[in-house]
Amino acid sequence: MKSTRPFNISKALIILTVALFILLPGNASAQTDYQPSPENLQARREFQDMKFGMFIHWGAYSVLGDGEWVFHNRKLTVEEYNRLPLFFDPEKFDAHTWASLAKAAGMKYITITSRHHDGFAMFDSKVSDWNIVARTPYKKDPLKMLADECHRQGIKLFFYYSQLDWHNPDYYPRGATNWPNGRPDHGDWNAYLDTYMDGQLTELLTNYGPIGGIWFDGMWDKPDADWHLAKTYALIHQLQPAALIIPNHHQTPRPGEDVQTFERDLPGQNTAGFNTKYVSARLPLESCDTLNDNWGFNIGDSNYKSPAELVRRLVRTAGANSNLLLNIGPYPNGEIDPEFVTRLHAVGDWLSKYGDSIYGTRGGPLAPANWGVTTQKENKIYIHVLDWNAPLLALPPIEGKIMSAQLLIDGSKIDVTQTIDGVVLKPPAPKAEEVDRVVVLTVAK
Ligand code: JFZ
Repeated sequence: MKSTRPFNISKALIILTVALFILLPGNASAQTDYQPSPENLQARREFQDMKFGMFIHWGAYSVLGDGEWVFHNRKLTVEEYNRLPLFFDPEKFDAHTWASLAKAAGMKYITITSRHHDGFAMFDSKVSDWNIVARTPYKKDPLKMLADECHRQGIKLFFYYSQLDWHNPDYYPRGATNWPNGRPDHGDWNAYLDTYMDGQLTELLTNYGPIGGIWFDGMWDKPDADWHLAKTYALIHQLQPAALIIPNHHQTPRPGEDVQTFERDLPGQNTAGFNTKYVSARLPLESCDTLNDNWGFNIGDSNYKSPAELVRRLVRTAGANSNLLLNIGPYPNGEIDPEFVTRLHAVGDWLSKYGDSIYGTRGGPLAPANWGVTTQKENKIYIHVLDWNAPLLALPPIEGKIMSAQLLIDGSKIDVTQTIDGVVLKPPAPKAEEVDRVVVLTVAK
């Protein structure tokens, strides 16, 4: 029935909504009415299929070989830190070498620091001259070269972007990690977000071709601030609907966010002490970790994870229905430490044999356990036997009739018994060099 009243409810609602938009330009509660576009939903599925990515922490801080927090840890002043770019000259940087290394490691995407907490843009930014092109003898834009190379090699490129800024005076009021570093005691927070940050994000989403997404970090520095998330998230999705927003805020995902990411933990675990135990059933999941103990290059860190540990980590991550984003911190000259390279090649060799049980899969029907995990794809269930020495492996019931059980590595048949009580497998005895015995179950659907 058509209302004849001059002022009906729906009109009032429209006016209220418009008024809210005007009154609250930087609504903190994220993109509340966010409906992911079809391109975005497709990108989420493709993201989950990729399973394994390369995280790269690289910036002016790399010069000091003391991690990406060196500005803060050594309590340098802005004036002192400003010297760093003067001798940051990555003349050995070669985008082809980096992208090829990711490829050889079986990684399908790269997430690189476009700027870290020092605010130093590793790309050609017109918003501020605090960037690699304007301030270093190198004068070139490595992210542009990397983006072009990734497009050539079919690798998705994501940009890490720090919302926290230790350099820009407009990052004010300061957050939990602040120290007196010579910035004035005032600043324009709105300008920081709306002009500086959104301006740089617009550059990143305009000048580098199709981008996988933006990996945000640093909101935890000012948990109660209004970050204008609705505005920033809408801007990103408007510029590139398929770009995924991946926030490292360690909280329950908010509207407008496309992936839930976990730092140094598998989804749902909180050994690191700063992750949430909430795991989204809706969003793709990602877990990031370091290959040694540092993100940015640290010359004193030789605590590299072994290839077997890395493979196990990848398998356990896939079994938790998640991607693994594995970090390396290149040298300031653009080279990558051979200790990283050999280990990444080893993981790539493993994936070239066992990749079917990882790529394109989702977490399998059985909960991860000490013995191992499961992944699945179409009518295949992959049983990853990571830690089991007895001749028989008894598993909980699996839905659907098991038609066959084979070893992934050579197709040889495995004895399997399926009853209503569960499934009993007889995997071959473990070999010392075999990290993961993968048994493929083909199930009638
Ligand atoms: C953050 C960064 O600070 C770090 O440099 C690196 O880039 C990593 C991937 O992300 O690390 C964090 C973020 C938050 C906390 C700890 C480390 N926290 O809330 O305790």
